Parts: sequence; C-alpha cells; structure tokens
Amino acid sequence: MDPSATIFALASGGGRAGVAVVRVSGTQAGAVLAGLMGAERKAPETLPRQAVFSRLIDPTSGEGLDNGLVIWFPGPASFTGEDVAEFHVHGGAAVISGILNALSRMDGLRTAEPGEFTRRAFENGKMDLTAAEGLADLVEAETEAQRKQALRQLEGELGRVYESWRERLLSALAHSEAVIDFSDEDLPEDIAATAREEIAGLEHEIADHLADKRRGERLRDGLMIAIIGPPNAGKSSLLNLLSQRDVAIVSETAGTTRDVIEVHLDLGGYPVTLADTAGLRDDGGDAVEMEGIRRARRKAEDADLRLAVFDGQHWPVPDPSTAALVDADTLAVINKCDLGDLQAPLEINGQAALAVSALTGDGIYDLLSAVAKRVAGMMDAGGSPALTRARHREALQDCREALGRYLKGPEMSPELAAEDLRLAARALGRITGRVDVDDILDVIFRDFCIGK
Ligand SMILES: Nc1nc2c(ncn2[C@@H]2O[C@H](COP(=O)(O)OP(=O)(O)OP(=O)(O)O)[C@@H](O)[C@H]2O)c(=O)[nH]1
Ligand SMILES: [Mg+2]
Repeated sequence: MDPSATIFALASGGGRAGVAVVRVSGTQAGAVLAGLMGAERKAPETLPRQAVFSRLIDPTSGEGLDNGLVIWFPGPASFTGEDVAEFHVHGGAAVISGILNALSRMDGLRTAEPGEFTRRAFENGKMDLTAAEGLADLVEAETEAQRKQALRQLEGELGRVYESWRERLLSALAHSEAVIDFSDEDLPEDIAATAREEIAGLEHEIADHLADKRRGERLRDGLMIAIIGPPNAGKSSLLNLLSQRDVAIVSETAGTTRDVIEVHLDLGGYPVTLADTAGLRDDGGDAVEMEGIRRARRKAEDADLRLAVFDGQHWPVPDPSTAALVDADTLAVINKCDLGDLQAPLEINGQAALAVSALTGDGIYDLLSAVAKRVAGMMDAGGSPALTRARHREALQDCREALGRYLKGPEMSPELAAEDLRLAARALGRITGRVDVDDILDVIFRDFCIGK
C-alpha cells in the first residue's frame, strides 16, 4: 500500500440510488478534476468547497460519462487534509463503474483500502483515534442513542477527556522530574506532595470513568435481554408481541421452543436483542429439549437483563426454577392476566412483578416502558462521555495500574516514580493515538466501512 498514492472510492453505499458520491484524495486530485471535467472545466480551484455542475468525461477516450456536481476541497482544509475532489453523480451501476474505471486508468491513482480516507485524516492530524472510531460508529449507528454517542465521540468529547488527563499527568511528571534534576537546589518544598495529590485525584477520576458498567460498550453493541420462564408461560407469545412479528412458534404444547430465537429491536432509541428461550424445567423432556434448557440457562446468565415470564394460571405459586433466577437485573412478568384476577401482592423474590397478557396486549405498554427505563439506565452515560471500546478500557486499566504503583510507594525513588507516570501518560496517549499506535492502526481502520 503506497501511502503517497492518490486514492479514490465510492463514498456512498452500493446499490442503485439517485445520487452516488465518488471521492478522490491526494496530490493528483486536481489533475483528476481537470481530466474528468475536460474542456468544460470551470476552474473549481477558484471556487473551493462549492458545487459546480459539469459534464463528466472519460479523460482517455473523451466519452461522456455523466452530468453531475463537482466539489473541490483543497488541502489542508479537507476531510483527509489532502487535496480532495468529490463527484456527485447519478447512482446507477454503469455510471459508477464508468467513473471508477476511468479513475483507475489514470496515472498515480488506486482504489482506497477500507478506512483509508479516515486513516489519512488521522495521520494528517485532522482527528484523533477516538474521533475516527466515533465516525465509524456513526456510520454503523442504527438507533438514536447510538447516533448521539457516536456523534459526541466524533466531535471529540471523549478524546478531550483523555487528552486533558494526559496533560495533567505530563505536568505532574515535569514536577517529578524537577525533583530528580534539581534535588539539591531549592525547589518549593511541597512540589512532590502537590504532584502526588494531583495524581491521586486523577486516579480517582479514571476509576470512576472505568466503573461505568460498560455503558458505552453496551450502547455500541446493543443490550441482550433474555426471556426466560417455565414451559407454556407465554414467552414466545411475548416475543412475537414485543417484536410485532411472528418469529417464534407458539403452541399449547409445553416445550415448543428449543433453540434460542433472537430479534433485534430499537427500543426507544436503544438497540436491544430479545432472546426467546426454551421453557425451564428440571424433569421430563427429550435430549433436544434438555439441550435447549441448557442453552436457555446460559443465555439467562450472559444476558444484561432478564424478562422472567410466569404463567398466571398457576399464580400465586410461581415456578420455583424460574423464581430462583429473579434478581435485581430481572423484570418479573406474570402472563395470561386475561384469564382472571391475579392475587396480590404481585411480587417475586422481593421484586415487583408486572401483570400482562400476551394474548390481549393488556399491560404490554407498562412492560415496554419498564424495559425501556431499565435499558436507558444501563446505557445512558448522562453528562460525561462513555468509553466505547475494550481498547479504551485496557489502556485506562494500564494507566490506572501505573498510577496505583506511583501512589503506593511514597518512599519510592523519584526516578521510578517518574517512570510510572510516564507509562501512565503513554497508556492515555495510546487511546487518542498520540503515541505507540502503529501496530494497532491496521486493526482499527480495517473495520471501517467508509471508503470501501
Ligand atoms: N389466555 C392466554 N393464553 C396465552 C397467553 N400467552 C400465551 N398463551 C397461550 O399459552 C400457550 C403457550 O404459549 P407460548 O408462547 O408457546 O409459551 P412458551 O412460554 O413460549 O412455551 P415453551 O416454548 O413451550 O416454553 C399457547 O397456547 C398460547 O396461545 C395469554 O396472555 N393469555
Ligand atoms: Mg416458546
């Protein structure tokens, strides 16, 4: 991969569309513009960042390819920091391939690798790594909450938090190094103590940020909600009702569902996966059902939230195997409330239970609100931006460990103390891409779908 080459790619999605955008970035972008606009060229160089309507031709054959808009973004004030040309053409397959083929025949041009435009933007200092990740998340975002989180990250909120921590560390490091370099001279007496205090405060902030119950990661990946309960309680009926699709087979035979059935939903802007599972029972059932029950239990354990469904016909005696699984991360539901009044109190293991009917829809609105409230509580970061990747978490843990070592050893030599601060600052720098990231860039940008 030649990093100095001029690169091009379809920047909009594949498939037939009214408009498609082809982007070119690099030193040849100006020549590409001139080539494709031919004699009609209205010198967009004099009109940077303005749309110019033009006929577009194949520079080799002179054949007309399309009529479209051309926009010229001279570097460094462009997305990648290089000269960039954009062609907004009709989004038909033949138009797009005509333009891409014409570009591929031009000297010094090649197709962009996945994520290469964004990688160049990062390498030219247009955005830090967290912002680049935010951009990838924004393109992937399927729900409103995901979009908000991604946009905040793209706009640099998370990067700014880490960068300000790193600056505070570097300033404490400068003080520690002053103690090493000028130990015999008269430095202010409390300089080491002040640095230590500053680091203790910072360590606290990082610990708080890490103790976020994986909010940001959950929002990125979606939350897993397992529907569990005894056979025939109406779990599959509830899944079908909540997802408004006929996904799971419903029947009066106990043990109908065996495999885990998953449905992805946008719940009030939050991404969730609802998993219907085999009814839990300890006795009976064939080998297939037993395997289904094993999977159901595993799903229940792995899920972020459980919906425990009980059969209202047996109320007030809840099924003991399922009741044993009701905890603070479980919403208890008593189904089939259409069959008769349920005896109060509606409560299982001290957790309030909701009465619903998957048949008539009674109580479903309250159930949805209760689930949405729990889900929002598990994913909302509130005021501060949340870390969104395991990569961030690992680097922050490294940082915290180094700070812990520094704080534990007041009698430690100033040289060792400074080394720990340096390691902590490096760990933070890795998140934003300031230091030590060459080895991970390929992995980070390979996953981008932009520029493919
Ligand atoms: N009256 C009434 N019947 C219901 C309700 N919900 C489900 N049923 C009936 O209860 C039976 C079992 O429903 P399912 O949704 O298959 O129950 P399940 O919990 O998925 O059962 P398994 O997959 O066997 O574990 C079916 O005959 C449903 O029509 C309800 O709210 N009221
Ligand atoms: Mg079922």
